[in-house]
Amino acid sequence: MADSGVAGTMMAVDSRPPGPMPPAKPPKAKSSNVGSAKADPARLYRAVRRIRRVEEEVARIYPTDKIKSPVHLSIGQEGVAVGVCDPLEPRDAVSGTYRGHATYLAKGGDLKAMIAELFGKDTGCARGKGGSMHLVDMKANVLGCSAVVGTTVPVAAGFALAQKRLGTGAVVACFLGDGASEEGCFPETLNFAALHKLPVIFVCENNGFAIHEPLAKRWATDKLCERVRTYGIPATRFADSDTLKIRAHVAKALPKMRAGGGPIFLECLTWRWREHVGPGEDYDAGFRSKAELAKWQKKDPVLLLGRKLDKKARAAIDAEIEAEIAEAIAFAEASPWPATRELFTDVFA
Ligand SMILES: Cc1ncc(C[n+]2csc(CCOP(=O)(O)OP(=O)(O)O)c2C)c(N)n1
Ligand SMILES: [Mg+2]
Repeated sequence: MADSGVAGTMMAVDSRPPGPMPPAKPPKAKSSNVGSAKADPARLYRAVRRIRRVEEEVARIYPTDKIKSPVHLSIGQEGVAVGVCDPLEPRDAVSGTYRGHATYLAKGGDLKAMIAELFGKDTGCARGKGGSMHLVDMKANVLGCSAVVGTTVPVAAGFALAQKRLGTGAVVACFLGDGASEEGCFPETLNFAALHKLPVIFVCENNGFAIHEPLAKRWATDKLCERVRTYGIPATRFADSDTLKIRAHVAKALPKMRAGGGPIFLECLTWRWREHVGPGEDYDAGFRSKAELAKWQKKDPVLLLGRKLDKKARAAIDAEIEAEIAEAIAFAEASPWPATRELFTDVFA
């Protein structure tokens, strides 16, 4: 199984003139939940189901070689991104990881541009140069994702510092894996964010593994929240990553954060159903079991939120999602490849 650690040196970003960071602008996202005041089960179901189905389609298409980059699927983990992003407003931002499809979509990133990016097309959100691991959409304040573990953590704090200085009242949700919490930039950023009372929601999606290595072989204790609290940051663990509980926690924290209350930290225990990288499963590799998968499948956010709706309402949402995904795939297929002259634009290293 391939390791995504290829961590390319090339990082594509969206084109903006150099100069001082402009205030975050509200995007006009059609199918996003972003900025929602109240928890609405139908809206939340739609969001988790949409991400699930997009990634299932990515897994289906992947073997055809139409997708030009490795894919790290977050199937099973969708409730975290949706729970955090649902109460955010358009002015708020997110930074993500190479396992970033859910983060990007939950914050209102453009689906067509995401699929086109995976296909390596010019209409992709990073003009076809970043692939699945480098999703970005500044219209939705998706600041970017990176193949290099941990890198987007300080980026989130930097953007939060800019927001604080500009007085926008915006917050930044910074998604990271349990493995990323072992990078030096993580405690450095916690300290800086706490010291300067930066509006960052640190969200550790603790799926128990860094590639194949379980927590028990990597952490002296599993008291991550306790470690974070030593920086003066309120830290909360969600043992089941229930979408509604995460959403309620973030919604409650936001007013204080917008008023200068400083960062918060969420540790969300979760489970990636598929292999580390690629469309398949890894239960025959001997480092985790199908029995554990079955345990987590009972907490499936799509299943749990779907149960809150009647069959007819669910079917209508599902049909809408299928049509939208089919349109996005057709858009990506029909899109042109980047022109040769684009080889050196938006490339910084
Ligand atoms: C700086 C750096 N070190 C190592 C790697 C190789 N690598 C790729 S993914 C990964 C595991 C990260 O695990 P985690 O943060 O828990 O995220 P998950 O894949 O579980 O979502 C590692 C070590 C890398 N890409 N970048
Ligand atoms: Mg992990």
